[in-house]
Amino acid sequence: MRIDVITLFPEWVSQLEHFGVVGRALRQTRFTLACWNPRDYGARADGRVDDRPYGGGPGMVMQYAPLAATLAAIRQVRADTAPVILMSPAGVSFEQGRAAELAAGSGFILVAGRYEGIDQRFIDHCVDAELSMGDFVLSGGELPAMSVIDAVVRLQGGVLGDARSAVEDSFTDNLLDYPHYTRPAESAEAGGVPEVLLSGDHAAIARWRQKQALGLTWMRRPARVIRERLSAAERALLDEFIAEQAAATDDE
Ligand code: 9D3
Repeated sequence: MRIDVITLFPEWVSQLEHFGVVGRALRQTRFTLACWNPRDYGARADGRVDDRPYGGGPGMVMQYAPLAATLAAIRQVRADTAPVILMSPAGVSFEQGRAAELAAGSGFILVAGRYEGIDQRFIDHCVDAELSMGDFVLSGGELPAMSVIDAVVRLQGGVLGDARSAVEDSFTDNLLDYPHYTRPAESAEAGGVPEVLLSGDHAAIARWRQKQALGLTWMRRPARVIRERLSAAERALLDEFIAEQAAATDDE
C-alpha cells in the first residue's frame, strides 16, 4: 500500500513513522508513506501558496496551481488511479467502514488543507472524496490525515501483534468495547473488580463482556443498536443489562 499526503507540514505528518505499531508497519516494506509540500511544486516567486479570497473576507485561500502541480508530481510516481481524499470540515464523517474500505485498496492520496480553505477549483477538478473528523474546528487537515492513516494502516494484515485482536476487532467493530481491568484485584482508592472476571469461568466472562458491550453501546450510541437486528441471545443480554442498570440507579 502506498499513501501520499499533500501538506504544508510534511515533517509533522512523517512523524507517524516514528511511533507505535503503525510506525513500525510504515517503516517496513508493506507501506510507503510519502509527504509532499506544495511549496516545492509551484509556489510563487515569493514562496507563497496562498492568496486573499475573491469577494473579500477574512483569512487566506490555498491556490489551485501549487496543489495541482503537487498532485501531478505524485501521479508521476504512482502508476495508478489512487483516489484523492481531501480532509475538510465540510466532508462526510470518517468512520470505520471507510477505514476498512481504504485498507482493502492499494492506497490513496490525502490532502491536508491550511488557512481558511482551498480554491474550490482544486476540489472540483481533482478531489474524489472529502472526509471530516467531526464537527469541531481544527487549524488544519494534518491531524485528520494522520488519523485516517493510523486507522487504515492498523487494519492491514500483520500490523496487530495478536491475530486474535483483528478478529475480535472485526467482530465487535459495531459495538463499543466492554470495560477492562488489570491487577491489582483490589484498590484502596478505586475498589474492586467485577467478580466474574476473577472466576476463571470463560463462558461466563464472554457473556458478561458481550452484555457490557451491548449495554454501553445501547446507552451511548443508541442508533447503532437496532433491537430487531439483535439475535434472541443478544436481546436477552441487553434486557439483562437494562434491568441491572435500573436496579443500580434505584440504589443511588
Ligand atoms: C469559518 C469557517 N471554517 C469552517 C468551519 C473555516 C475552516 C476552519 C478550519 C477551514 C479549515 C479549517 C481547518 N480544518 C480542517 O482542515 C479539517 C477539519 C476540522 O477542522 N475539523 C474536523 N475535521 C476536519 S478535516 C479537515
